[in-house]
Amino acid sequence: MARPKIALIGAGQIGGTLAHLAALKELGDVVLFDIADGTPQGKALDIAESGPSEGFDATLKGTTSYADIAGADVCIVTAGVPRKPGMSRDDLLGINLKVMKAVGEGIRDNAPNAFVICITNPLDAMVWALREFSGLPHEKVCGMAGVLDSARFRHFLSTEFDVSMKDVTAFVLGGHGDTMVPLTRYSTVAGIPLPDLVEMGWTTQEKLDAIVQRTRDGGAEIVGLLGNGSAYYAPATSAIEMAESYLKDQKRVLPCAAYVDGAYGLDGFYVGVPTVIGAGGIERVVKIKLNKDEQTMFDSSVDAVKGLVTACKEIDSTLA
Ligand code: A3D
Repeated sequence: MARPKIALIGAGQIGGTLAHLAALKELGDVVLFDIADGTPQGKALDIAESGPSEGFDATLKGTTSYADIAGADVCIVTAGVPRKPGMSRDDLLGINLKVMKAVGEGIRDNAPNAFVICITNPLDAMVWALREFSGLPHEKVCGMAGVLDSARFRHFLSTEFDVSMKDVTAFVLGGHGDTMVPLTRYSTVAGIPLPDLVEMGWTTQEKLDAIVQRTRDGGAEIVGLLGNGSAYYAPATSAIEMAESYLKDQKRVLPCAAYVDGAYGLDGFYVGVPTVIGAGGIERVVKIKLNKDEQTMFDSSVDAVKGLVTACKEIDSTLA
């Protein structure tokens, strides 16, 4: 059986890291696409040349032609521009919307059966636009944010508790941005919810609140440190986790920006929710009960995303 084909649209910091991880994990053959001629070809060759030492079986091709992504099983989209210090994700809207139009049409014409994972910011609005421009089924187009946001939360919690990250689970809902909703009630250490750990004296409510805020600001913290770009190792790892769940039909329960129709009081809207990712794409949206405070935070996060989607429609009149 032929190896799966993984198309990476955008060969920048995240795109290159995705290509490296996909090859190391032998998820399939990789096509790296970018409009900057030379970059995808150079990165693909460089990674291919690490193959003899790593011993992976995967071909890597760099290209500026959409024809090369033909028949891709997975497309991961990072095309666009990242944030610079002082910029919010929303500042990227106009420029990245144009990029989503080109990419969506490229996927529509060349890889209409792919499972598409968008990473380009502002995430929740860009995944919506990418779905509109590509015309693919909603369950085949999603956005990576929740896996990264919960990974950041888990990392901070494991440091606070001095326990393995493997035993920390975390739950983050809502849009990717300052309004994201880390749910402490559904986040645990080996099954013990965070509020119980506060009662057990493992941490204080104050420290937990600070960790929640640090999670919300996790992207900005890296942008501030790097000075000339945004995070890429952890974002790439998070998207690879989602792609692997699709390609291997693992049915992992992962939070991502998915099309929600009927749950959480939403009718037809992309926002961060827990999902099951398997061979069918986003096979299920997992509905959980929110208390009043959580619902209020979720609603304000949804409102922020709605504002961005409205702005997209104003910029591009072809969007419904
Ligand atoms: P960067 O290293 O600049 O790579 C972007 C690449 O896109 C560049 O190589 C460009 O040449 C290329 N590009 C631009 N326009 C097009 C086009 N029309 N078609 C194909 N390629 C194009 O950025 P990056 O890899 O660091 O980040 C990529 C995106 O991911 C940005 O929008 C970031 O804001 C976003 N991002 C999202 C998260 C989430 O958690 C959602 C995290 C980190 C970064």
